[in-house]
Amino acid sequence: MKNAIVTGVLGQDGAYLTRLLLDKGYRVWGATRRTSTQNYWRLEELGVAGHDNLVLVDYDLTDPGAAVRLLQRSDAQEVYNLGAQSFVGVSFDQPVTTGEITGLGAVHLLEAIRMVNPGARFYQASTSEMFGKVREIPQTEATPFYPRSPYGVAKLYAHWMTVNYRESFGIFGCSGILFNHESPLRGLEFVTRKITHAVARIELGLQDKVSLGNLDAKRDWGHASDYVEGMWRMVQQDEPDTYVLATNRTQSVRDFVEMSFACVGRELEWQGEAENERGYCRRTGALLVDVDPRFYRPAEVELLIGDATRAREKLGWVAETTLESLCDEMVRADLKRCETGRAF
Ligand code: NDP
Ligand code: GDR
Repeated sequence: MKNAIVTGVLGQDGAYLTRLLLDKGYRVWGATRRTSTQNYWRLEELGVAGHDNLVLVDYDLTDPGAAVRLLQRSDAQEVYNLGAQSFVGVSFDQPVTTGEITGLGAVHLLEAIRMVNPGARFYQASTSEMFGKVREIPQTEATPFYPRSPYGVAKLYAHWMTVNYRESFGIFGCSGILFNHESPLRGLEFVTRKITHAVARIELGLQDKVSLGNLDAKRDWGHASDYVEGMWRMVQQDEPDTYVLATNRTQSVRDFVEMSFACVGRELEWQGEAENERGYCRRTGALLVDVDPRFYRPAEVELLIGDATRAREKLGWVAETTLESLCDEMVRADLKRCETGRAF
């Protein structure tokens, strides 16, 4: 039986990847940081909480000794580093913590692999946020980086350290530059889930409107379950490499708002501009969306659109799920949760 470590196992991607690995017959060492209340809702939703081959272990990415012990204890052949302080907005307020977890956290694992089991394969969860300020459209593995947040800078450090350990020590370190991927398991602070959750609550009369930040930001949004398959395929290659995973389609936050309200049969009419923009229900005239400058970022990533040609050619990977069906799945899931009083 193959052993795999998954850091960030309680997060969105950690849950989907754990299900994929368990289905393939792996023993998964799910690394979770100690908190006063553990939250297993994502693993529960996917039906893998309590699985016989899932071993949950206490692990904090900032603790180098813990990385060594985790490698020793698990005898892992594959290490997927998905854990991070992953929220861009918060990274402006907690740049040091973000650097320690999201940047140095990867290096603790690479060092542990180098010391304990240099043959173990390492996957680093890199991000389109490393491209930041648009310098090329669409973005590929060859596009120059220009991160626009402490999160993006920390991820860039971890990305280059992965490449460096590959070149310096021959460690199988691969890096997936993944564009935004969402699902019903997305955290509520991220814009897609914030929107679908609000749409469900508005539809059920539990709230009046949703307040958002920059409606003009454009993202390349795919489905997380497609993307974890791409991670696994990267790790199975003969040689470690860097791959972009993306859908090659970009839409604005405003488009996603419209798409989400359309799922419950509501059409929006927009009035005003920028910070004064508002979205009204065309049928009832009710205010459904407004803009709150609190949700703007000190520096914004305006436009992301990825070209995943290398992943298609070398891994046989393509993003299968359309944005329309992703959005619909998220709205339906939030409607169901809100109706049954389950909130996450
Ligand atoms: P989530 O925020 O859902 O999950 C991140 C996980 O990391 C959480 O389970 C969190 O634990 C854990 N974590 C945070 N700090 C620590 C720490 N100090 N020690 C151990 N674990 C910690 O992120 P996603 O699942 O969406 O993303 C997975 C990875 O992919 C992240 O690294 C993210 O930056 C990256 N990424 C994500 C993309 C996306 O669109 N989703 C795109 C590109 C990259 P807890 O549950 O306790 O909070
Ligand atoms: P992002 O995702 O920053 O791309 O990082 P997020 O959903 O937070 O923001 C996307 C865009 O929407 C704009 N926006 C808002 N964002 C939030 N969160 N809340 C709002 O109210 C709001 N209004 C507008 C943002 O300004 C931004 O332009 C995600 C994370 O998963 C990272 O970990 C990952 O690396 C990248 O995706 C790829």
